Amino acid sequence: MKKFVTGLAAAGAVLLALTGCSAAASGGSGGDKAPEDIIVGFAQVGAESGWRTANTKDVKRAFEDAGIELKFSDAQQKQENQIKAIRSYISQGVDVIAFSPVVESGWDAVLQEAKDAGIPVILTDRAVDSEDESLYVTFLGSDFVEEGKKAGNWLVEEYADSDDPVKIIQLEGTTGAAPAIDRAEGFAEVIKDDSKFEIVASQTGDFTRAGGKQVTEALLKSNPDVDVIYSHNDDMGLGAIEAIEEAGLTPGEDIKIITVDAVKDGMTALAEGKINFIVECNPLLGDQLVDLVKKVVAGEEVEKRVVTEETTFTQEEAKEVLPDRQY
Ligand code: GYE
Repeated sequence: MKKFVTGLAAAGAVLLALTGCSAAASGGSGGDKAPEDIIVGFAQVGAESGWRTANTKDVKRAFEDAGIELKFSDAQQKQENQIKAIRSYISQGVDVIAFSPVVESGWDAVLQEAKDAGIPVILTDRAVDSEDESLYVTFLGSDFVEEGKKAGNWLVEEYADSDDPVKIIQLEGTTGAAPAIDRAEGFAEVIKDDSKFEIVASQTGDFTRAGGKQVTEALLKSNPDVDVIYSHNDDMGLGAIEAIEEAGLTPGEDIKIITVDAVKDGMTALAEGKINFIVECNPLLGDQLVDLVKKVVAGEEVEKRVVTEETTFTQEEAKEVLPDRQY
């Protein structure tokens, strides 16, 4: 079988050469490689949330299923660790580098190094703010602004019949991270038209449960009359629930909670009435990433932006889908 595949691949290479469409010209590095000859370096953000754990598991599973070697590193939410990992993948001469940038800024130098080495880079999950789009081949991930808008839209609906002020605490994700910036932006855009909505405090909980709990504890003291917590992910929302309960209040009733992700623990809290609404962010990017890697290595054109499809969940919907939830 392997011989046959290699033969086919060789024929493909001849065809590519004949048509003048070389892998190098379109950013690929191999052109005619069989899956087992492809090596991908993946620089993950860390293990900060349920979302991230599900994402890591799915990426590893997908590459294993595809028979493609995956070198994996965990940056523990530190940009410098990710840069080190990417440099190491460059010096090892991997075929493709994929990474989920902790923050948006500060990638141009290392991306240029990858480009100079002829190694295509695929952004997964989070974006960079580099103006030179030739520094990466494609960006696979969610539309975080849209997610923020969905959260805002629910809130607007929920309070449609009331003129009373609605005081909101926002639990931000990692400062400078695309999902933190964009989820704040989308939400603000929707609620700005009605002056009864006011974000009374907004602080980062770094996308972790402990961070969400700590920030909520402090902010509840300075804003005891808060109505709503908008959390940029489930984990921080789950931390907020603990803080609210410890303060003798009922999450979901005394304080309404909106989160983003829809991982199992978040969905469980939603079904139990402790969270009021969750905007889904899909972590299962593995198969799409494998597909993109194969295309890039084969020198095929890929879309510059691949957006994942997502939905939202109410408490009733959470009860329905929870038994089959995979992550
Ligand atoms: O929402 C959060 C995680 O980048 C989309 O990172 C991802 C976010 C996700 O820590 O839980």
